[in-house]
Amino acid sequence: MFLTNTVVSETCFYISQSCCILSKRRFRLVCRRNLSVSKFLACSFNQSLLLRKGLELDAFSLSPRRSFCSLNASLDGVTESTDETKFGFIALLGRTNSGKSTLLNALVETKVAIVTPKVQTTRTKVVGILTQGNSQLAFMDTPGMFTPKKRLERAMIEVARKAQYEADLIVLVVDVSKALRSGDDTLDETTLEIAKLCSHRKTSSELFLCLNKVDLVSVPQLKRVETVVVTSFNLSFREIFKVSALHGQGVREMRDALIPFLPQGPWLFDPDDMTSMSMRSYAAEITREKLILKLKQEIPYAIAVETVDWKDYSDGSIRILQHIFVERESQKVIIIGRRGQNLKQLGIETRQELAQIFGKPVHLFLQVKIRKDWSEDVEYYKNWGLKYRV
Ligand SMILES: Nc1nc2c(ncn2[C@@H]2O[C@H](COP(=O)(O)OP(=O)(O)O)[C@@H](O)[C@H]2O)c(=O)[nH]1
Ligand SMILES: [Mg+2]
Repeated sequence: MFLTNTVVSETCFYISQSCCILSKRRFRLVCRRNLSVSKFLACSFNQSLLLRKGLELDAFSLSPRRSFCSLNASLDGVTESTDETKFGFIALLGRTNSGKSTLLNALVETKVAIVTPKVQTTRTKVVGILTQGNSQLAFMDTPGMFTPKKRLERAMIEVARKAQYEADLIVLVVDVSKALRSGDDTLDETTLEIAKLCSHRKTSSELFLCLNKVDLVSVPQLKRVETVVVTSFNLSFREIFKVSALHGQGVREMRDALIPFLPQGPWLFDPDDMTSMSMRSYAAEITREKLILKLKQEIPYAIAVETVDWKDYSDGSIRILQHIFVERESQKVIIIGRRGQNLKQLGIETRQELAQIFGKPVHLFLQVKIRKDWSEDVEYYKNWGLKYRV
């Protein structure tokens, strides 16, 4: 199966909040914060394990403490992976447009995250999963770092800020073609900000540097950037990778080099899973990507896409209804286009890509709606695993 429908987008959020500690042969779940186990399970990888074992989720909606004890007992022997398996969350952090989403897709060899040349394309955390040999790597693509102004922007930054606490390994992604300010050998401010953030991290997660877009600079220029980045960051990197995420150069080497640093433990995802995102959210993201690529200037930041209906037909096809939310009538007019031409074209392109991804015919219906304050709507933040009050 390409995508899992049962594991919702908040998976990592809850896993990180609950902290999974492993003893030799069984899970020991330790509640760091006051989180109910049923909530944790409903959103976590264990759902499929428990259901397979015929256990009811409701059985654990007692007090958190008791629940964890009974859960621990029930989970005895449930884990399918062995003592030799490794698992780790790897956060990809960096300024917006440094190539994190492209890198994620290259690392997991599947399009998991949407990519456009425009900044702020990634709005929430996207987890791409790769299972290789006895190791499972869960890469967390994050919204890029920039100075936030609006609520949504603050929520996006919060995702990236939090990811470093959730991760076992952190990879700082730097665009070597833009890392230095023109004319001198100093780093651009956003990159420096991120470095500061990493240096203040309270976790012991290992730190790696990924110099991306090496295809855009000469060898001497790359050397210069590396020297400046390493000296200005004042951070000790376990390893430095030089990659071109776009062309796949150095990606496999980077992946292989990360594996020895993964903690031992059972896999949190099914080996067939590629992402923790639901198919509904994923389909909405594909539509948003096509929209961003078509629209100019400010409009991409004023749109949101939600899948509002999804039906699997007996003939194997899927019917998907999506709403595209805009803030103003003028934006709606642009998206729809003359005699609906733009919307029609958008529908064709998105449908083709979705059909290819899901390997099934797709009937896609797009409706444009004006919702002036969608970016202030708490439901939107909930749906996408974003924090509302930041
Ligand atoms: N030339 C080149 N372009 C890249 C590379 N990696 C990413 N890009 C481009 O940089 C832009 C931003 O990439 P994206 O992955 O969305 O960056 P993000 O904002 O950090 O997630 C896109 O147009 C990518 O095609 C690379 O290695 N080389
Ligand atoms: Mg991105």
